[in-house]
Amino acid sequence: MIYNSFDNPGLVKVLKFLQTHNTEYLSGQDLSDVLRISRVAVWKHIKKIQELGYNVESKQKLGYKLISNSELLLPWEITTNLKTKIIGQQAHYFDSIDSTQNQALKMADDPANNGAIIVAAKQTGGRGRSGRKWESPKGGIWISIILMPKFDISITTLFPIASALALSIAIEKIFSIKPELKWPNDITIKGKKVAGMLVDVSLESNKIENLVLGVGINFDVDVKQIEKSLKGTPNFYGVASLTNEKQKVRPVELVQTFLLELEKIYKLLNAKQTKKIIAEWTARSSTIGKNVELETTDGKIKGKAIKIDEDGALIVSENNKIQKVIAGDIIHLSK
Ligand code: BT5
Repeated sequence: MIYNSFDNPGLVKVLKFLQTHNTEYLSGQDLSDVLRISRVAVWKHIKKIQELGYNVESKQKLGYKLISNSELLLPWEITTNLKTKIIGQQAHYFDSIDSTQNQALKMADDPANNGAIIVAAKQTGGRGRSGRKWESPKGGIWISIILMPKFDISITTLFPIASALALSIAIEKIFSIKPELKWPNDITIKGKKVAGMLVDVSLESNKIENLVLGVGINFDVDVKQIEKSLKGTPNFYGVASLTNEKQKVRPVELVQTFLLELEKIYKLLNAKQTKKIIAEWTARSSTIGKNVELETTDGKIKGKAIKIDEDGALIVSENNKIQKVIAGDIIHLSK
């Protein structure tokens, strides 16, 4: 099943009417008259709306009443009242897909898709960095975002770090908890991974043509199940789920807040204002100040994490020798 933010206008019309009149029963005839669609069409749309997880009560002689909304990240749920200018204003939803990242990459060459997002309820071939596996069962938020940035290639390595900051701020706002940021792109709760970022960049003569940001969030997942299938994989250090925090939050609230925070940070990056981003990331980081072990393509580094540079690289002091690491996996040793 695939849904786009711009198709199914009839279904969305019926749904919006039910949502804005959810204190009363609406007869099929009334809906048909007000929305100017046939009674048969009204009935078909309501059936589909129910299949999509909306609880619509249907009472003889009275009509229909919306009792509760769907928890699926359907495109019209994301775009309704979304406060961004570009990011997420076009949304594509897949019930199941190999990887939202692969789908976004297929669409990224078309300038009309700037800001478009691809969402899936589950991924069968979700991927992390360097072709690693990303477990993506139902209950998580799996999103890829197509962007055509104005910033320089040098910012590319800072971008996923800045995106993790945006998501962390959104989680703080929605859940009133303070997750931590682990260099480079991870968000953690009590030292376990709750979200990760992935960036694929397409370059044309040293300029960024487009960029696809993949965001994986363990929103409401079975932690034990995921941990079981991940034991021994690279950079595995435990899995956390957001709704373990015992708060009832709709996933769409988190997605909308994240997209807005991401757009703010994206604007700062486009304007070359990286200082604020670096300061805010550092304030939330669990990496800076710790003794760390780093696995890089040039081998192992052991030392103290001092700070991140303007391009997001980690500065490590190893026996008083300063090392700059652009990419790698990190193990926190101690303070
Ligand atoms: C990442 O890679 O953290 C990037 C994750 C990006 C996933 C999103 S989902 C939407 C979009 N579509 C995709 O196909 N991907 C993106 P990395 O830092 O390399 O971490 C990978 C490692 O994290 C694996 O080797 C596992 O140990 C661990 N891992 C895999 N799935 C996990 C999960 N659901 N929760 C926590 N850890 C996980």
